[in-house]
Amino acid sequence: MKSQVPQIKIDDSDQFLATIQHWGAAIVPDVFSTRWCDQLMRDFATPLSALTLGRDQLGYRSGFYGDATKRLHGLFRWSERLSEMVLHPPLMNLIERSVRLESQARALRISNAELMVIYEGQAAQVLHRDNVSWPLDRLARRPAPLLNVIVALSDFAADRGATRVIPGSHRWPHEMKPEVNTAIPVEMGQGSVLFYSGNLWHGGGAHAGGPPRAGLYIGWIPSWLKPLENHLATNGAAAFDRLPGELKALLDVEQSGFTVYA
Ligand SMILES: O=C(O)CCC(=O)C(=O)O
Ligand SMILES: [Fe+2]
Repeated sequence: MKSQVPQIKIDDSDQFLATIQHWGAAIVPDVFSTRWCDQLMRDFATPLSALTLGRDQLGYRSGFYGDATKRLHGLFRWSERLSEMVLHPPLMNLIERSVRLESQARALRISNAELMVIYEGQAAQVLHRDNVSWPLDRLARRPAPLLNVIVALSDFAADRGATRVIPGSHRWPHEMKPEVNTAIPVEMGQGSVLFYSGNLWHGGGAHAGGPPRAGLYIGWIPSWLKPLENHLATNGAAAFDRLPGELKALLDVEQSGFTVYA
């Protein structure tokens, strides 16, 4: 499948950094097998079917997400397989280099881990920058160093909800706003991975019909930014017993000394 976002090799972190710096986005094709992606979707099938279209787990309707969309949080509660995907060493190498370089942070955190499923009839999402959650660009005149990862758990096609991006727009000044029709769809096969800067203008794509589009979103931040998801609340403390220590540190739910969870 074609896309104008450059594809890079998973073991070439220099090319990755150069691509993210210039384009604001990069694709690593075919990282995970289709079988692996389908298994993960089966892990999420029960909580996903319990969700109402257009509403989150608390019943809150967000026009920003879209009324033919489902968003699932607390993903570690449902899937033990997920930690292997999140901690995939070659991906972690790219993520760590990029976030450390931009933030001078020694430690990384997962801001949010979210399953984003776009169903038939969904209109294109408003274009935005994900780093608006932290007003650093207004306070300190520099964008929040956020690196987003979307794993395609289904195929991403232009007329079926593929994320749309404006390559290079991460370098625009704060005041500059995008033209909707300049955004291009990120077409990629199931198991491929899209990386994009938190400063890049983008949005979910419209879905004209056919099977839903499923993306696993992981937002990576330096440890000095506050995560958007309260991982303890969304997953429940019991979910963390099964997780590797490295992942608990990334979720900031390590238990030490007299830490009390609940
Ligand atoms: O679902 C997508 O492709 C992207 C969604 C998105 O950008 C967001 O909700 O912040
Ligand atoms: Fe976004």
